Amino acid sequence: MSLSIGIVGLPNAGKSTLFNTLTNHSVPMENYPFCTIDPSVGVVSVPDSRLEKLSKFSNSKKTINATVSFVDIAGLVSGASLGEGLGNEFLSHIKSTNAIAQVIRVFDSKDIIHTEGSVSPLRDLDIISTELSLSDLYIIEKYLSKIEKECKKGDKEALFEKEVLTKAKKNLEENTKLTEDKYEKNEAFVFNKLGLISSKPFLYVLNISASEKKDPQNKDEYEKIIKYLKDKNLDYIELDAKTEHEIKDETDSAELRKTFEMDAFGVEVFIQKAYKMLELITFFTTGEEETRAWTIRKNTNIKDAGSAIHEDFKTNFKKADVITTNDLLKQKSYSEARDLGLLRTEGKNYIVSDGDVIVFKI
Ligand SMILES: Nc1nc2c(ncn2[C@@H]2O[C@H](COP(=O)(O)OP(=O)(O)O)[C@@H](O)[C@H]2O)c(=O)[nH]1
Ligand SMILES: [Mg+2]
Repeated sequence: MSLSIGIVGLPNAGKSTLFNTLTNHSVPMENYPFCTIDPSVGVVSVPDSRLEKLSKFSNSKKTINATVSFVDIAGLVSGASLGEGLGNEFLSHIKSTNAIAQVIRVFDSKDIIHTEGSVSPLRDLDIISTELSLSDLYIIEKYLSKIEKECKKGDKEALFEKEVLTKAKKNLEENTKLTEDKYEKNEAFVFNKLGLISSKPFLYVLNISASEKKDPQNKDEYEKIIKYLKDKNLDYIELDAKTEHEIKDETDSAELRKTFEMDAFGVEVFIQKAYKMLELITFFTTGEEETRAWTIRKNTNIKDAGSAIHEDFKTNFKKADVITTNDLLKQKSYSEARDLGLLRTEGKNYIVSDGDVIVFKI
């Protein structure tokens, strides 16, 4: 799989600024034809020092990083579900993403208008959640009427979907997110099928000026949102999108970061956080031709992991040789590792670990 993250938030929250910062080191567009038509999709490589080392180790001709795509959307405003602004049709652009980053404005600036008239992060978080829920409710209702006929006929699958979606509808009406831990896997599958945004993992991005961090202009508002996020155990990061954007190309960005007392940030930190949140891990394939990183979910068996590479690997999987990156890099060559008996032969039920180097035998 290739991770994709949709960026949402009110106008002037800093979405595009963040998007431009994250996609600064975009991989060449020609590799991703779907991007050339859509300037709001950016594909970036996932930085991984292990990959570089493995590539050197194998003297590979090519090094291929895992990728993450970001989708920047505009137009979500309060009342979008009722047709305000551009309406919420454009949300379909983020239907198929794996996760959502919600940008929330904490920075104060008289020059940049706030569509709601004042800076209030928690209110904004709520506005966006409500709009997304309403959009999902609309999708659910439309789908429920579509499957009504099948339900009447007693179609098992349709009846199951109806049951799940009716429960989801109730939760959304009560303003409860459709997060995975509350639902069974086969229930969450229905949400995925419909592309319900409220069922996706959320990362909240507080856009706060570095200069304000110690003493925010809207201290009460700032404390209110932090308390809310912590109490609910939600994933969030704080960053200064504008300054990050301004210093991204400066050679002395590390110095500037110190001057502004900014935490380390970059696409690395953002992606690491997303990987952790989504429980994603990386395995590698390496050889003279290429060394490549692959993204899979934690607890995936090796047979399914293989299908990330090629569908055939799933059907024709026999066994695989596995070694950890660390163990391999301690040797002089792959064949030396083999001679020393450091390679493990694993069958189809082996659960892949982060950093495994795998040779599939089919
Ligand atoms: N002062 C300040 N301005 C910001 C910050 N982040 C974004 N902006 C500015 O706010 C305006 C809107 O930003 P943009 O990224 O286009 O917001 P979007 O509508 O959410 O995509 C731009 O002029 C940005 O330069 C910030 O952290 N501090
Ligand atoms: Mg924008």
